[in-house]
Formats: sequence, C-alpha cells, structure tokens
Amino acid sequence: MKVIHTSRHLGHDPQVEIEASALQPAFEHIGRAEAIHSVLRADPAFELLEPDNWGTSPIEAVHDPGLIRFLHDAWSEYQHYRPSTREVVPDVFLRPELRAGMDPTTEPQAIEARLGWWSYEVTTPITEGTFDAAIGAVDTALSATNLVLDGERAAYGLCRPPGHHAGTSLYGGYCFLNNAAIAAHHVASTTGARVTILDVDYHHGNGTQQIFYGRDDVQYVSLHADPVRAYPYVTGFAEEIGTGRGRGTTSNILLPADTDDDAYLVALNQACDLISGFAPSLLIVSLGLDTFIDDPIADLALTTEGFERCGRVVRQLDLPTVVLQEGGYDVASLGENVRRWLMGLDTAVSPVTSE
Ligand code: OKP
Ligand code: ZN
Repeated sequence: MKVIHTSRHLGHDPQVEIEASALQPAFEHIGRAEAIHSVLRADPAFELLEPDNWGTSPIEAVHDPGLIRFLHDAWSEYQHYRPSTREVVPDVFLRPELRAGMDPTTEPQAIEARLGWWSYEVTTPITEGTFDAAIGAVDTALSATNLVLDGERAAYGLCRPPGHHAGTSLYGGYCFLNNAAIAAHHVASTTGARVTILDVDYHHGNGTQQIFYGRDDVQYVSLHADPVRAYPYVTGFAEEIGTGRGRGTTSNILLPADTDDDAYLVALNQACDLISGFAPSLLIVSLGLDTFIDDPIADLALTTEGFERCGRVVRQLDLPTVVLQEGGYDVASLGENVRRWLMGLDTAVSPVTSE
C-alpha cells in the first residue's frame, strides 16, 4: 500500500498543553507521527512517498480565508505581543454572547484577541511551524486521495496535525485545517462523485460534520464516545442527521465506555450498512486509534487485533478507500495499530501475523 508522509509535520511541535486545568506534556506531539512512520517504513508492504504541493485553493474551498490568514500570521504576530512565546494559546474566547442584543462584530485586530476569535479551547497550541505542518497535512491528504483517484484501491495519508475538529471558521481539538473534509470536497467538486467520510476516531468530528451538514454529495458517518461524557460534548448526538438537502446524510453512532472489539464491530457494521445505502464512489476514513484500550485520553477498549478486524470490515465495502490519520495517543502501540488496521483493509499488503 502506498503511504504519503512528510517531515513537514515536525514544524508543529507543542511540548505542553493546558488540559484539565493543568499544564501537561502535549498529547498530540511529533512522536506520534514518527512512531507510525517508523513502523510502516520497516514493513516492505508499504511504499512511502512525499506529498505534492496543492496550494491553498482546495483549502479555501472549505475554510474561511480569514482562518487561513490567521493561522499563517498567528505565531509570528504573537511574538510582537509577547516575545519568545513557544506555544501560542488563546486566553480569551470571543463568544457571540458578549454582544447579545447588539449587532455582531468582526474579527478583532489584536493577535491575542484573534486567537479567541478563531479557536474554542486551550489544548491546541500554535508553534513556530504549525502553519507549514498544517499545510503539509492537507497536501498529504490530497496526495493520498489523488493516488486513489488514479486507480489505487487504497492509500494512507499520515496526516499530522489531525483535522476532524476544524470547522469552516474554527480551529481546536489539536486540529487546524480539516484534512479529510478538504480531500472529500476536492473529490466531490472535481469529479461529481458521491463521497463518504467514515470517522472512527474516539472523538466526534464536529468540524467534518459541520462542513457537510447541509450537503447531500458528502455523507458523514461517525462512531465515537457518547458526547454526554466525551469531548467535544456539544456535537455528535444521534439526533444530528443533517439539514435541508443534507438531511439523512449525517449519522452518529454513540459508544459506551469500555466498548470492546466485538461490540465495536457490531457498531462498525451498522456504519457500513449506512454507507452501502448511500452508495458512494469513494470512501475516506478518518482513522483515529484513540479507541485503543490503553489510550491515555479515552475510555474504549479496542485491541490491536480488533483494529485489523475493523480494517477487514471496511474492506468488505469494496470501495476505493483513502485512509487519513486523525488521533491516537498511546505512542507505544500507535504504529502497530495503524499497520494492523491497514493490513485488515488490504490483506494483500502483508500476511496476517499471529502473536
Ligand atoms: C483530537 B482527536 C478534554 C480536552 C480535550 C482535545 C482533544 C482532542 C482530540 N479534557 N482536548 O479527535 O483525537
Ligand atoms: Zn480523537
């Protein structure tokens, strides 16, 4: 299987994040992608390739140009406000309720205020090379997608930073630009094909859902921890099914704590039935491995073997498939978990090993 990877992700290098009222080591760090890269590089079944440069127009087709401009400016402008800040983070959130009953306002000028205009939370630091890394992740997604458009049955994009929490005009949740949404829109708009995004990350992909909520050409199907207990808390409920012509093209399948392989596979088969009903021409998988039993920020109980079974279930859809990396924070197992999921999807790539 062909794998798209770029070292440009190294530019996004948060060492700390503010989470659960504490300054902690960042969960989303360069070691995640390095771990996946080293496992796939060691397996001759995978062929590693660099992405092409796609420029900003596929991004502007999905995101507010103001968000792109902000991400481009943020780190360096912040250095004028507070020199030598390594991780740039908002400390104020400009919620529209500040002007309740008044006319809405526009993006503020001060960089410390712009942060809280475009983001909704504090766990997503911007470092010096974050913008270049985020562009590299989009290029990775588009290049992997292009391989599949050119006839590969499957391809994997080792995207970092991840993307599924980033909305049209919003960043957060370790995500800056929505790699999967940009790839899906690129396919739908350039080929006219129907596309499904299957999101198996532990967390609901609020950004992806928001971007396609009113559209009938891109289906969004997500399996995730019940937002009653899990981030992002306010999206991902079962009642959210899309709106207008998009009504029925969003599906959310909620998982209880401690969901194991067998229970997860039942839910994944339900998701696949919904996808078959939509009959897309191309599938994009937002692959989060934070459903793993040892993940430090999640509470499901999938195993490495279970991930291979998941890949096999998705293989049964028999669709051209682009797999794009989202979350997964147990770095010790992350590379092998990705490898086994991809082996399940494409058993041709490597013999199934038993432990
Ligand atoms: C990104 B992905 C909860 C803080 C949540 C952000 C989590 C983002 C997960 N205390 N911090 O979906 O894996
Ligand atoms: Zn996640």
